[in-house]
Amino acid sequence: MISSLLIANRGEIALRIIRACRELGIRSVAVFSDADARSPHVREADDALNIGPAPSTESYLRGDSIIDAARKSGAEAIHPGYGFLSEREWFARAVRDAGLVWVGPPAEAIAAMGNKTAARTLAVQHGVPVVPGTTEALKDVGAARDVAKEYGYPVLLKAAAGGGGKGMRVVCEESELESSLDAARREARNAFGDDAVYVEKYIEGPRHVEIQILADTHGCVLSLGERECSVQRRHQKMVEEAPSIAVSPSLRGEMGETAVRAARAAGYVNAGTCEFLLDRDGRFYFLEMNTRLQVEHPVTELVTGIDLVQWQLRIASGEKLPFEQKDIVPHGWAIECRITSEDTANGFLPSTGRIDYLHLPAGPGVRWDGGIETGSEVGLHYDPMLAKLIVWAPTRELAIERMHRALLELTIDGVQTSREFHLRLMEDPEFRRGDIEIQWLERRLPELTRVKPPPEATKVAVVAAALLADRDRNRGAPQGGTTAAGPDRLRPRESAWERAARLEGLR
Ligand code: MV4
Repeated sequence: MISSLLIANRGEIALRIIRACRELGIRSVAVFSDADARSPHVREADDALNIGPAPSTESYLRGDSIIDAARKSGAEAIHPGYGFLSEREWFARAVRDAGLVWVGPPAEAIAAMGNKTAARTLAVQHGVPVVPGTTEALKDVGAARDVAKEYGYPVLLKAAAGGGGKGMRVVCEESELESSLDAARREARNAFGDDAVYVEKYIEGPRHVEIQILADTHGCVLSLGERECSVQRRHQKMVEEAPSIAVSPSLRGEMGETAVRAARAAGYVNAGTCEFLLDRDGRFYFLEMNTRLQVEHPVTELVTGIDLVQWQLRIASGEKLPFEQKDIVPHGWAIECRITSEDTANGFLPSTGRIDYLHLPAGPGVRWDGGIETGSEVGLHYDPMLAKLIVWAPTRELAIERMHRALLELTIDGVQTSREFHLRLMEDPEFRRGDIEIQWLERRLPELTRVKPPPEATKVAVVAAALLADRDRNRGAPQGGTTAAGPDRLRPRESAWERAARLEGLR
């Protein structure tokens, strides 16, 4: 087993990996930027090294500084977490060339899946269904016109080097094709330094369902079932669940086998995820493979009972997977909410400040994967995701209720967060029916983000509450014990704000 691990990341995922290390008896080494000197991951790790200034281009994205830090600290292996350097082929290679163990897929597998047209070609060669379209970059608008006519409008232009939605353009009719192609090329060149663009038939109203896989170095590749990730805004997922309401056991088997085939085709090892579109008729299409641990991995952990981060470390140490496909059956339901420092009532504007009060939910079936504590400064240098709140319950309905209860228990003061937005989501009738697809959230945003009452309304409510408490006092109703109206438990149930007002009146 690896004896010490450097974690090339920050925030909640660094803490998640530190926890896995502690349980496996592995020494953990954190790295941090100047902005993160007092962050929890720095304190919780067994050792920590500064790797540079706050901007990630000068710290968490500096492969050379990170490999230096590994050497200095005597770490044997590097775990990249997600984001930052996790899917950079050159970094995986540099880690290996430095004689360190890379906790992730081989650089060659990252490369095979990194280019979308190459990944599509690989998929087609191995009988993995993809959306009808080309596997080669378009030469010119004439070629685009021909293939668009063949597949029929609407079509989708995609960047070959892309992923995550950059350089994508929906084209509804031929007259828009040329300008859309120009726009897609421009965006692709700016984002990836490569303006190659290809065409797919546009699938309307699908779900985004992904399959988690785990592969060891001995040729065993297993599917750990699906995650439903349709609730997203501008390609940022807000809620994920496992399993998916749209996936039957037989479809799970089919999608799982397909994902395993794609992983084998790429020579995949370690944890990875195949993304699919699932259309309204239950047909699924391979989109791309994410060659890293994903943010939403906990929902899979909760329904399979498999610790994905521990298995990443065991696989990197050469261990064999001890389970077989037939042993992996999802149990119950898990939901994750990504708690972000965003002002959801103001176009999801990032919110900054100091966390001056934090109260965390707990109780049955509740998991908090967080990166913040009281006193944490939330700035603009990194991603706005502060934490993930994850729940497990026997059924989807109970999991939604449990998530709602846990969100009610959560208090984060000092920055605006997505908590209220997530509460509204859990209350939404369409969400509760599971009636969701990739465009659902953006369609429903106006209702879900309706502005909070203005400060003046809150003041009026406070005054009303104080008057109410005063009225109760003047009635000669002591707060607590037995009154003329009988014992407390026989009084009509108070609303939360009436109770708060009464307690305030007691002070
Ligand atoms: C699509 C699609 C519809 N039809 N391809 C978005 C990012 C990239 N991974 C692929 N994406 C899509 N590809 C065809 N042929 C719709 C999307 C898409 C999407 C996919 C998954 C999750 C969220 C999405 C949001 C918008 C569009």
